[in-house]
Amino acid sequence: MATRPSTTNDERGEGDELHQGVKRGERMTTATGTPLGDGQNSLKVGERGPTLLEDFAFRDKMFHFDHERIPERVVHARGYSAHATLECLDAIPDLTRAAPFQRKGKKTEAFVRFSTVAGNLGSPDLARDVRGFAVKTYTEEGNWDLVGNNIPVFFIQDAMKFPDLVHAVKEEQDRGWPQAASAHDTFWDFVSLMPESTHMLLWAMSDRAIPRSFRFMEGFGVHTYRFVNADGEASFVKFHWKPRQGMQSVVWNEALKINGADPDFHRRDLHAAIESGDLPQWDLGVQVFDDTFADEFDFDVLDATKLIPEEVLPVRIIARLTLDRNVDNMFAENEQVAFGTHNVIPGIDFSNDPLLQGRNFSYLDTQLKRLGSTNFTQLPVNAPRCPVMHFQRDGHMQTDPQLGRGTYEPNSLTGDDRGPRADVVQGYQSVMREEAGPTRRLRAESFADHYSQARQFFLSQTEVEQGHIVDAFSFELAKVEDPKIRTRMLGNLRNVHEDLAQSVADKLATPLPEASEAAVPTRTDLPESPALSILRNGPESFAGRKLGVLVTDGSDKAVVRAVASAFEDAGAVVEYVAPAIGPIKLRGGGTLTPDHAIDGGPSVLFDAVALLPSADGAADLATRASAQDFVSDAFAHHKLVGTGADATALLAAAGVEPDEGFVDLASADDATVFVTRCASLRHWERAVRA
Ligand code: HDE
Repeated sequence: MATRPSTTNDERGEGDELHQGVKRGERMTTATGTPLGDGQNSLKVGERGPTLLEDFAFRDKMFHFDHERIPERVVHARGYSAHATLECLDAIPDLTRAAPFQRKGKKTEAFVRFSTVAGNLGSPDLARDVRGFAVKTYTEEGNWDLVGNNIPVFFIQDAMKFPDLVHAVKEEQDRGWPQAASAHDTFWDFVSLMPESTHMLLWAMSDRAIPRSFRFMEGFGVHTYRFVNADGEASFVKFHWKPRQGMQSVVWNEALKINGADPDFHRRDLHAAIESGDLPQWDLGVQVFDDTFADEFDFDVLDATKLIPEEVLPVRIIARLTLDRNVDNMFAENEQVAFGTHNVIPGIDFSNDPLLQGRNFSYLDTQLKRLGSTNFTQLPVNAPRCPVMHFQRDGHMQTDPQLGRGTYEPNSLTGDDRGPRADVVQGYQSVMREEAGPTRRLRAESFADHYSQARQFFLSQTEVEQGHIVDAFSFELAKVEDPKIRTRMLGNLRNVHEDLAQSVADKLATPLPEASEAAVPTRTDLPESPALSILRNGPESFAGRKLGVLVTDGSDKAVVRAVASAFEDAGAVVEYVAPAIGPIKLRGGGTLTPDHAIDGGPSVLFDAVALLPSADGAADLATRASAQDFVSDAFAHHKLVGTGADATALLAAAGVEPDEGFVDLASADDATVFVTRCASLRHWERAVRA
């Protein structure tokens, strides 16, 4: 019988050396502990070589280095993680016996990994892509993984199609590009031939696919799962993560520039927020329903290309997730964490969603390839915090000194005649359900409507968001080289909404083709669902956002300080951008050390900007392309701009005519007006007018 010790946060002391890394003041050794006399030079004959094969210290080091890399994830390779706590806000033992939800106030340790899907490990953060939102909860009844995304539906209905989807979106095999981008022929060829992907495409072309931060996006379990209570009564459930920071995305032109300015924008943002104590939080909500609801609902609840609108079935908040500790080691935690939909605990069960059923195989299988051993569950980030007892034995890299003689069940060698046994009362019980029918390979008729919810999503967006969807389809399809793929896609879009199809066709300067043949007609009677829009559900303040303040020698100290304290009081971060990285002298006394030099601190890194140069500083900046871009990009990305009394030369050089999105910062008193205006995050009226 094997029992594993738990590793809790409390056991990790301050300055704890987690592994055999070199401790301060201690001598270096080989991997087997032999102290090194010289870590700088290999063992040579004479002064100039050759190097001797006998040099075990060189071989020890190089051998390990040669094998440092493991295969990256086949999808979701690029990710970033944090440790977390899940706190129960509303106990629901009537619905589920799942351990985290039995008592209000109960806290359970968790680990979260966010990711993009298509790009490789080193790809930029702001790709247009779905974001993974995977949560591992270490309960006393085992690890529960909710491996979700930031979009509530998926491209395909059957796991059988997943390798095709991924092959289509990844870089093309004959050339090796594009990296982290769906804007190419193979992706659009595949999805245009698979109309079931249309609803997801609408989401992927919306601002959901370019979040401002991991902190500002929703998460979804996507599939219908089952809750099971202690009496064995089951209901259906869909999981939602709602960011307490509110939702926010960037605009596409901004995303392209962020990728150049800071490819690590999302991971840096998350790390900085946690480090500063501004801990990101999500409410965990559930939509719970029974067979009758499932039977009467407009679509099949087993179809992962459909959602249940919140206006039809409200989301009940049951818990809160707080990200409270950054990872210590990206490899040991972010890379080695192994999520799997098959990791369920008593009280959580599967539905027959054919996508989910396929995932339950894939996630376990892929870990063997990636982590190299069936014993990956023993790695600290994957190890359950509860006792583990089983008779699985040996395997590569077994670290458990499994004791005793009985390696089988039942056995009586533990001294207890009953020995260890499966627990038929308290242990995991799969929901008993009647299943019958001939074995067949087919897609259910109830999965046939591919366009109605896509249309509902489009109509639920604000005008600005609809414009972004049109722009995104046009951008992506313009990158497609084969015109027949573009035409086929436009034919599909006609089944979603004529205006959408026509607007995209206009932007592509392509004639609108006939609508493609739909399996069933698109429903036009589905009501709008405001919950599907980001802009209709924005935050109420600038808290958690970042202001960039452009300063130069001679900037007015009173105004700079007033702006900084107004924003900091509102829970925002303030960073300074100056002509150079060295300290600047303020008018009114004192110096200020900038966070960025203008050439490396473009306005795309900030949610709003304040232009507070001196008159001389503005004249100097006006000659620099990076400063002109700072202003013109802020304007083009619809940002709120605060302008000091001396910013005029800079505005003129950037070719920007101030509008109502500009707030006067002539004196220190104006700072509070500016921070209040910034609560709206962007001046969208500028977008509508454009
Ligand atoms: Fe995944 N997916 N997936 N996926 N997925 C993986 O598992 C797979 C799907 C999701 O941060 C892989 O450990 C199949 C839907 C996330 O480590 C792999 C199908 C959703 C992550 C895999 C899907 C997801 C993965 C690759 C179709 C949202 C990253 C590495 C049936 C509900 C987890 C790995 C992390 C990762 C298979 C579809 C979310 C290959 C077969 C739908 C967040 O097992």
